Amino acid sequence: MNFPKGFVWGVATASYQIEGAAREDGKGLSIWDTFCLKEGNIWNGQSGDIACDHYHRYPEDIEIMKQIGVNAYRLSISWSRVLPNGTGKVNPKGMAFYDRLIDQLLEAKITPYVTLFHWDYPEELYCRGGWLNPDSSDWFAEYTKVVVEKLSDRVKNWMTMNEPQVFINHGHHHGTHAPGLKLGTAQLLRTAHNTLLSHGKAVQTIRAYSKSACNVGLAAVGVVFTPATDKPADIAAARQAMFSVTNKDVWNNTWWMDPMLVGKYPEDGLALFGADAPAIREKDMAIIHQPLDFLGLNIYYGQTVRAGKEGQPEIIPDPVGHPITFYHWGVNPQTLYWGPKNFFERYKLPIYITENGMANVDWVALDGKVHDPQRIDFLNRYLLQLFKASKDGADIRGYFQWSLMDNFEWASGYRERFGMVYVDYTTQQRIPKDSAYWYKDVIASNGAAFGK
Ligand code: IFM
Repeated sequence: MNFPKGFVWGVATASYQIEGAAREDGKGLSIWDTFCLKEGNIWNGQSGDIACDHYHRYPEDIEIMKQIGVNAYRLSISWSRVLPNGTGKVNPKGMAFYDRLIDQLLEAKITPYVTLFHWDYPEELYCRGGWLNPDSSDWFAEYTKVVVEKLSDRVKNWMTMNEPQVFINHGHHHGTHAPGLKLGTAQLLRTAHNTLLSHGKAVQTIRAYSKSACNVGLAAVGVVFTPATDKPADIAAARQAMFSVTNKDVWNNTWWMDPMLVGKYPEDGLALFGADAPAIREKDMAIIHQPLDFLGLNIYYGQTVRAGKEGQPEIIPDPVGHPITFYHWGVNPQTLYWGPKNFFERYKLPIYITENGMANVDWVALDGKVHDPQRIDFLNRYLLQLFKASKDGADIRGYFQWSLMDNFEWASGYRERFGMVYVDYTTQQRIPKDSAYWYKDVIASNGAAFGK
């Protein structure tokens, strides 16, 4: 059971979740720095101030990746570390950190996959209106240019942003993520529209300034529905659920991906949102609709669907006792079959699974090791499904496990451990969990070690 030759086996992280050094070397504040200060926002009042101290310990973390044998690492850049005010003056020390990080990764023969924005939005720009400001897409393009000019002689794989569904919906609608806003539908859709424009302008900027041939995409949430049976009607219903807009929020696939990949907002969404839909200027859709080289999908769980009345999707709740992770997300391995398959068929772009993994309550056992059999079983089940999707024709180029190491899980603080490497936050000691050794075998055999 082998994945195609050249398959990318990686791990993923994000700047605010691991770097720490939140107020060091000239870094400006991000909205997560300030959001964490407010009582009640984060579990146990925690923050990413120190996190995994990766800013200082990156050589050790790269060494661990080398031992696991990954050939790729997905990281993100902290916008306010590079541009403390979000625009204008560059912080040379901040940029130098990413310079060193990239050099050392390449020295270790690990290919960097860089996400430009993984939620740590500059506080200064938020004070100027953030994603609601019509200039926000130009700010993002300016930041993109600074990073691309500096790193693109070595970085060839770019993602404009991570999970727009989450930072807009949770951050600007539910208020559970930074900046903690609860906007009404019209304003929410305006932030989404500016985010889409930012994506488009960033793609244009990468292509205009990259010093080498590059691959450009984004990492989106793959909102996946799986069919209850193999009956064509159930399969069609699940696909319909995946590609429709049914709620007055932005937790869906097509409100984002259709503008980016097809060049127009989905009709059902426009009808549902009515007068709340954003004003679209003449050139907007052309800016948003940039050719991409790949589609990155972050997939963790999904819902089961059957064909109900007149074939319409009907969600079937997971049965009582269905396995869940510590985050209470259902274990649904089939999402890694139907997700990439349906996205590939609709958008015809090569797919990377840019995140997949699970939170657990791992701890150090009496023998000094960290045993995480559930994570091994989880990944095994999901990867078997991904393999099946690849065999059935979906063009799947790579897989990034979330995450290299335990880290700051946003509003849940350090409660959820997603890593293959255990982090003792008091001593900053790293201990590779059993799953890290298992992943090493999987990578070394290009997938042949599954099912063991
Ligand atoms: O930790 C997050 C990551 O930042 C974005 N995708 C989901 C992960 C787990 O919640």
